[in-house]
Amino acid sequence: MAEATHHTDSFAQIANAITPANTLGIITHRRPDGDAIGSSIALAEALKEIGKTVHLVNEDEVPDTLRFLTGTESFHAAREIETPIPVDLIVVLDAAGHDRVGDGTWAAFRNHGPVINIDHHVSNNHYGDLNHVDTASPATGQIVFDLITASGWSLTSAGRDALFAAISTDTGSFRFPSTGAATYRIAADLVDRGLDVGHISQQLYESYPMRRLLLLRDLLQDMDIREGGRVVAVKLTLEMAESVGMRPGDTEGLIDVIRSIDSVIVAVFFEEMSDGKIRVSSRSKTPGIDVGRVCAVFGGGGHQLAAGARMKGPLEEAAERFLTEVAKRINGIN
Ligand SMILES: [Mn+2]
Repeated sequence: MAEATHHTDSFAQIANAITPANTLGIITHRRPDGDAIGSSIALAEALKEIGKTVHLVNEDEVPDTLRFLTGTESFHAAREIETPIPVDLIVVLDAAGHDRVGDGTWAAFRNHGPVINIDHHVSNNHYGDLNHVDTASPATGQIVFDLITASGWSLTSAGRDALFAAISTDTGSFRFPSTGAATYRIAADLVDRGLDVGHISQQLYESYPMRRLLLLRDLLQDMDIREGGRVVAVKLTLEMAESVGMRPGDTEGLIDVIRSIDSVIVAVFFEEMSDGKIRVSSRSKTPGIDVGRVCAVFGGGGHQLAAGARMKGPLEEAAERFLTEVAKRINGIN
């Protein structure tokens, strides 16, 4: 495997690029998750405090489940922007590639300056003019925390709560192996700054709409159990999504339910998209089964333990092809 030899720009270089800018765009990947939204809010808040004008634009809407965060009201859907907004630079957060953001979002700006790429995905291809990619970081929120504090910018209470949401959701509530001592220190720092852990955690993990559970019930009804329970998959059809009135973000974290089974080594979530493509999310519990490589077979990518791909439909055929590829590797570790 070819190791990336990319250069990473320092926080000082990034701050130096931001300092002369008056107006900035902050963008992130489509179908934004907690890390994408939380990192964006925290950075936007910090930059507004030093007098910048900040525009938050995304290809898709903020998921309902994250709307409790102060700052989410500042996001604009790309399709609502009729005239491109002139900006002095664009910061892209948590997006592994230029294409992860979406064409509509890029088209929402007339950018007169650099693109700053801040991310933690191993598959990041350093598409920015400045790039800070820290693959050891479990969340972009952790990098943004370090950028804000290293630059002497302020962390508002909205920024504090947003960063906790970012880091908590991307680490599976501080459980994933990438959760390091630095992650816990940042969390402690956020608590020192007045963060209400119980309140935010309840908002994040105990405030789901009923339809999400109805969807889970449907998914588990047809759970696909293979390789003696070592591989488990669920398949979300458009029909199932429609029947519960699924909204963006509803499926976030559902894969963890099947990953949590004791026998499971690989968990896979297949989702039929409206364009006929099949969105695949996969999780592995052991580096011995690298789901990043499985996804790469189908043009996707990610980490050893968490990766995704978009496959050609129909759903059952895509699932069969993907799970066959997983089975080959599962049988290889016996
Ligand atoms: Mn992330």
